[in-house]
Amino acid sequence: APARIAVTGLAVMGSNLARNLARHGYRVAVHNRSHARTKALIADHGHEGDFVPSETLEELVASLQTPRQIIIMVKAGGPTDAVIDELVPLLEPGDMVIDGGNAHYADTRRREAALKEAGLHFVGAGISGGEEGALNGPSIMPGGSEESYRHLGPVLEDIAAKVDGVPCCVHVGPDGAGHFVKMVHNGIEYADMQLIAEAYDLLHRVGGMSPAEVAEVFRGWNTGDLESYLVEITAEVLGHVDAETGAALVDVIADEAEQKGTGRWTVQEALELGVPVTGIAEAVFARSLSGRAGQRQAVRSAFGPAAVVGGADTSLVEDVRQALYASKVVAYAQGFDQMRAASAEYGWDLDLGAMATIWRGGCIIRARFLDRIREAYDKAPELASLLVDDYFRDAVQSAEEAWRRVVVKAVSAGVPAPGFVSALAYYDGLRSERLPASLIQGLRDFFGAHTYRRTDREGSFHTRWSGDRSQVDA
Ligand code: NBP
Repeated sequence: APARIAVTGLAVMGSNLARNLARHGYRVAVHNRSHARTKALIADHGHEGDFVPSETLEELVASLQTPRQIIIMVKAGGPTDAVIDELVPLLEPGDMVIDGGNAHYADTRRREAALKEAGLHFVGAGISGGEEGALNGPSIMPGGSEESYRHLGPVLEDIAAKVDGVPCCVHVGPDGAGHFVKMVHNGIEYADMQLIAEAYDLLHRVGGMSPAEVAEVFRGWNTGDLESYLVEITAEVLGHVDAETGAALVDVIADEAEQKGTGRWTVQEALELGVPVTGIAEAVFARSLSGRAGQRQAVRSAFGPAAVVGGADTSLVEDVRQALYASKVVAYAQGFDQMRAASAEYGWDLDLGAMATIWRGGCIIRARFLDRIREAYDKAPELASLLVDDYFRDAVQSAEEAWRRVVVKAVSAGVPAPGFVSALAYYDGLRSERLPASLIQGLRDFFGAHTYRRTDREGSFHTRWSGDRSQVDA
């Protein structure tokens, strides 16, 4: 019998996804550029389900029922284009090519348009959850046409993670929408991790707590509003002792954070869209700063290390918890704003509540809190900001005092907390009655005659700064 669906690219992600499909009873055609990987998959896991191995793409295509559904799981960028170019001449109108890699959404838009010309469906599907997720149930964010989702949706929903019986997979929207949402997911993940790291640093350096003690704090936090995968594994990592030295592993790991680029993409796209995603940007820059070893050494030598003034007071742990929660709300509010802006820009008609729903399981940012986000957008799809939803407004309001205390403490102690500080500035920025943007407009008009608008009447105006300083209509 022909295979139901195919996977090409059998490194960790592809082979785990193929196994997930097979375990759900699908007959899966499998292929990899170098056949050794295909053979290894069959040798190690062939007994788990119904696999149809192929040595070539021609064979793979021939082994499938029509319309064909082929998932590409290869290295993003050039390799994905190489596979598409080889595959397209072998396909027939109506066939579906699914890219499950971490593609940039602009590449997905380009590929979707090109394949449409050939009568093919191209589905850029964001897949989150790493190798574990691919095997046991990822969060899946497929873009592409409605028609492709009618065929693919049932299979993808079947293999996706489930929370309360609801699959973490939904048709996100046309063309690059799926990969865009996956990108923002990763950006939020950067912000979330940065905030967690700052919370640890404050408790450790200002509060004088050991990594093991902070691990306990996080374990406790994971039973409340902050309950999430990242908070859970923070307790694991902080509690882990290095077998070689007997020290906390976190004290042995080099403090230079690396990145693969999806956080940077999120910020670049936010700049294009004009959406302030300060939490994600600070997180990306904090990783960059940590990696500048030479510069850190030079500045540390010039100034000496910051003299941390702190000392535990009993309220620090609770204050930091509240600051973390409020800052996290801000980071998510910003990420959801960015999705809304892209949706308007590209005509995607994103259902923001559904995005929160499919992130509840299978992915790195899965958290209890996402239920609250879904409820907020279900109640008010056009919500101006997550911050104004009743639940989040109350949460942020009740955290505000603690949040300010933590920021003051961090700043005066000399412990960098760019995530907490910028989140608070964002909140204060949005709620200010007047912003000094008026002065910026005045300056722009002064040096560049860029004109300004007035608060008291319509129109554009210019002041003759170098002349008699009278105001003229512009
Ligand atoms: P890799 O990103 O390491 O890619 C290795 C695969 O790409 C192998 O199957 C390799 O074939 C194939 N490949 C390459 Br490289 N160049 C090729 C070409 N020109 N033509 C055909 N095949 C080519 O694999 P991965 O870590 O499993 O990730 C797969 C995708 O999933 C990536 O886009 C990744 O960003 C994404 N992703 C990964 C994770 C994760 O946690 N790892 C999570 C979410 C998404 P070969 O065996 O012949 O060299």
